Amino acid sequence: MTDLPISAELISEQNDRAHEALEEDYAALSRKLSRRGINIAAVQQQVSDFSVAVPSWGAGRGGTRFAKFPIPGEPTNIHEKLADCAVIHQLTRATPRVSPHFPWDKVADYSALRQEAEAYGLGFDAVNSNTFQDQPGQAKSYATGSLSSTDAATRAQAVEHNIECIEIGQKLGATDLTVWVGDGTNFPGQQDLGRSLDRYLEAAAEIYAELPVDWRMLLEHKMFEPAFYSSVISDWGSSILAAQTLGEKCHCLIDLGHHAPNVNIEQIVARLHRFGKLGGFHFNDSKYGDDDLDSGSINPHQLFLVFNELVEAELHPRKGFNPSYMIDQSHNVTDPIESMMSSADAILTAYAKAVLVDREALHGAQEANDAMLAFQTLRDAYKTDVSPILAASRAENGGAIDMIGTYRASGYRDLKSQERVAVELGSGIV
Ligand code: RM4
Ligand code: MN
Ligand code: MN
Repeated sequence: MTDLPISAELISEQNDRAHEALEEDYAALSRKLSRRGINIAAVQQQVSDFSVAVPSWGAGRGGTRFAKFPIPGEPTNIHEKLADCAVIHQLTRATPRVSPHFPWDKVADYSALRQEAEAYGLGFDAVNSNTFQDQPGQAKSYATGSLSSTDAATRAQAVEHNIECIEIGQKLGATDLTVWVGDGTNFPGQQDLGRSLDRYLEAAAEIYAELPVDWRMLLEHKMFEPAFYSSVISDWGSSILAAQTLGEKCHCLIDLGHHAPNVNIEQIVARLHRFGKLGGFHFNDSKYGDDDLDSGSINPHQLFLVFNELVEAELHPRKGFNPSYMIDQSHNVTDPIESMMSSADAILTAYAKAVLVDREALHGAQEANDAMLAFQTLRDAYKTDVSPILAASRAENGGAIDMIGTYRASGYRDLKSQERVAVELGSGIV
């Protein structure tokens, strides 16, 4: 193992300062939970077993179509991004996998890249293809679509790129291909809404045919952006129909921010699970119609309700239930490492609270049509401060009790700002 970016001594030194308070809080919570018949150690074990992948592209500062404000020391290539992801995992102990995006993360030697990640204790999660942007030297433009383009050669190029992503993913040890296309229109009448879906399905089937046996194809829907009038795979309905058309190995991926405001996403989770098509998540939060705010920063209750459905699903698994969990957000005003640590914490918090739900009481109240009791059962779990469980889990696994405090004390970003080249545009999403 190479040297990990943050010194273990620093972590334990910082933890020592926080230990006494944590022990007190943990003991109080343990007593409170045991009054409810819950064993805190069992919950802590479930929290320790839970993990979420981080997106390689999230390690850079993102931006909007108006501006991007890079920070000194931000990563500009996959090697530097891996180092930053290693910091996140070291301190959270909850993010052992990185989801790469191609061609952004292209390198000459993928087995070397895999080893580089392994040396940090990291693996690779779903590979993401990119046919929503044109790349230098690319023969065909995606300006009017990729998998759904009216031009056969453009569709073929997009298919080819996805197949290359599968090949790269195999070298990296991934087993999922996530496909999100920006295809859509800006004007009524611009394209035939039915035939563009036909073309998409036909091209997607060519990718599907190349999936290795143990691989899955995850289709990500998004209501709008970059197309503002219609998107080819705009919603979970289009997504599940496409997944059912393509076959068994095709599942739907829910990016929380890809819905209209106030949509009942937890119900979508339950629906997709009901039909064995829930493939994974991209976690983030949103306020208006955006898809890039930090997980749990706006609506942590919705995140809890999503996890409530996932815990239900775990108890009643349907065929192939094995969702992949990943953060997908853009960090425009924060240090991306801090944002992803804080997001991992929000995600684990929602999960732990969902684990605490008294399922028997909930199901009983549901059967009896006791709406208030059912709601209060969820509310009791939601109101519980689970942070001592998360902190204890991190500390016992070598992570930091105070993640952001420890990260700041390490001076990591300052050090990187001396070592790394500054780039005008940075490496996050623009
Ligand atoms: C999209 C979508 C995809 C991500 C790109 C960068 O909005 O969420 O998952 O790959 O952004
Ligand atoms: Mn996404
Ligand atoms: Mn998105």
